[in-house]
Amino acid sequence: NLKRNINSQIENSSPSVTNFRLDILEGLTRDPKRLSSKYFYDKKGDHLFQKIMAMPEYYLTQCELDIFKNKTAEIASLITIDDEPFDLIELGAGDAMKSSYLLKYLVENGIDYTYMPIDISGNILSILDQKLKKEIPGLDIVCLEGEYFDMLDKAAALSSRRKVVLFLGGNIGNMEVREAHDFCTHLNRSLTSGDRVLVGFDLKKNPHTILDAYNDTTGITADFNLNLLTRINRELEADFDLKSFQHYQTYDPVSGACRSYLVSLTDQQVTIDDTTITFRENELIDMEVSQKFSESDIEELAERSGFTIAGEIKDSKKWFIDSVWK
Ligand code: AVJ
Repeated sequence: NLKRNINSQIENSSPSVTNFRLDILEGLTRDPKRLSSKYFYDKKGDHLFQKIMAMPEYYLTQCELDIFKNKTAEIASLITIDDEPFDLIELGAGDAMKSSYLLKYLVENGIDYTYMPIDISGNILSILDQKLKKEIPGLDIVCLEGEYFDMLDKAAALSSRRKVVLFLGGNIGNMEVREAHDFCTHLNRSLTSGDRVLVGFDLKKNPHTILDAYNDTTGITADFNLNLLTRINRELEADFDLKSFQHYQTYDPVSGACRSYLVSLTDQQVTIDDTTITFRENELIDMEVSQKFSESDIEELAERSGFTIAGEIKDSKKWFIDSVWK
């Protein structure tokens, strides 16, 4: 009986909750403090990100949508090899708004593939599964909930077909340049010669345009950042006072790093479970980087991680690029 009790206690704190707790505590006991933007996407966070994508200032989604809507055949020709069946794996699929144009095109052209969306949000995946099955009859879909590489391993175990990996929306921008390099190297090692990767990059452009996209006057991006504190309060029984933190956004056009912070407005203490975190007035929490790239930054990243560029497609404004690597 005792053993059973212990087991059920362990089962109750599932690995995802444990990792979340450890990550949050580790980040907040660092100097400078930081939280990972990958945790933005709970139910409320998914909703706020949908609102961000609908903001006129947030051009990224429209640009990549332009590519997937109007250059679909070009994308298809870069990722297909004759009639070879393949698995189309999307990292951080979200609502698959852009990729659904490609999915439709491939089904209509009788191409044999399985769509495998990977996302950290189980909530968004179940919505996506229902939506796509209705919108694209005949689509073969397998949803994978979890971290990118765990799920890539799972996809490889499920099928031995050629892999095409989509990493859209400028999601790669949420990594520091060094991390992006390690990530692409890891990706390169987990793929073989016929495989392809399609990565979406937000290009360096007028710095005002970039800053405005992340510093909206309506405060949606601020809420998106603050929502992680709400999530920590709920899931880890913490007591962040949201009114004493303020969103602050920067963009450095030289490095291409667009960064968001939360500023503590007072000296204060926050309790998370049995840990007390002390904030000084004006102390920062580093929340998110949204890295911007030049075309040569992209070339360098591809080459240094072992890939060759097979083709590139830009939107009509030339603000965003989908780069296909082999
Ligand atoms: C989903 C990572 C592409 O960095 O542009 C939007 C997230 N953060 N506004 C981005 C985000 C603030 C977005 N990505």
